[in-house]
Amino acid sequence: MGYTVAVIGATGNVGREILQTLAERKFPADKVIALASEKSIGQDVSYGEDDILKVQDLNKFDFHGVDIVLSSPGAKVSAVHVPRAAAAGAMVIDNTSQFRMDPDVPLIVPEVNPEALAGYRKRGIIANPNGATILMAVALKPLHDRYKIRRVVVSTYQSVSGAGKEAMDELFTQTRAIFVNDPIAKSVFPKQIAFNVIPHIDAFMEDGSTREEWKMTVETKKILDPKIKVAATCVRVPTFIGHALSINIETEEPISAEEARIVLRAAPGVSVVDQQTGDGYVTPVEIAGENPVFVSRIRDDITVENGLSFWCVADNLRKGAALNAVQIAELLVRDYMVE
Ligand code: 2RA
Repeated sequence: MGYTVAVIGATGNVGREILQTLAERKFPADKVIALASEKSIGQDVSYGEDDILKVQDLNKFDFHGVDIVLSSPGAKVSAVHVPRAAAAGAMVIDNTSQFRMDPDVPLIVPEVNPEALAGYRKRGIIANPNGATILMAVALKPLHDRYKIRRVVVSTYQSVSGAGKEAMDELFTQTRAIFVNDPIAKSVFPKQIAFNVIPHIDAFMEDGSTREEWKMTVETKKILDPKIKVAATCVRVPTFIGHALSINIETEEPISAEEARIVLRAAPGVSVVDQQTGDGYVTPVEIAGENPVFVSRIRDDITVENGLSFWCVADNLRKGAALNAVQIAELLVRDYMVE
């Protein structure tokens, strides 16, 4: 017997990737329902290579009879419809920031804290972490298990797809405008994104950091270890797909690049590509559509007692969003939904 699965936000970047990932990984679904807000009703979305789904109206949809909901609209839409779906008996995996820090909602990266999934019973909701946080947590987990990480300093290089389809269009349109000498139009980003970098993702907070930076700090603590200190600087860069992170860690146990490379090579979800040549490291354009978190440029940081620096890149729409959500659904089915 297969499951009835609904995807909220099915026309967005992440919603489309969720449908693709469900089909690609042969998720045991008998029926898949695509849901979105009014403006997308009746649109076609692909489910795998062969199937097309008609988008239905989220506002009017009755979730009774749906087993699993994968939700990826904005946080405000999730605030309304995720509890509604959970109350109707569905298990909901939400990709927005709405429920991530709720103590009764597990925040899951399957390679890192699968045991926390049991907590879903309290509200019927599971949160998918912020994309950049997921990528970092996958790489930090094996190092934390082996060396106990005290402090992380991370700078991100986040592609425009993390901000949605309109953001991708804005990068494209601005780039073309520069070449043909048209005026630069801005609507998604606060500054020109083409041929520029913007150290501002999500809203500013009172202490001067941004919400994206705050998310990386508090979510890492919830997923991995509340004792880990994280200082994050999040930057939007003019790439279309793939978030990259420059990470520096300080550990309690002595650490070396040579040994860390071996530890990371053995870690689930991590692929180490690390040679000191032009081909020996990974960049965002090379990994679109790939599942692993790629780690390169692993090197000792000799400015502190136990320090390591490395570079990490992954497809933000896949492992940073859709794939992680589908992996959570796979765990649910495997460990919690067996009749
Ligand atoms: C971003 N990490 O890239 C977030 C995903 N929504 O903006």
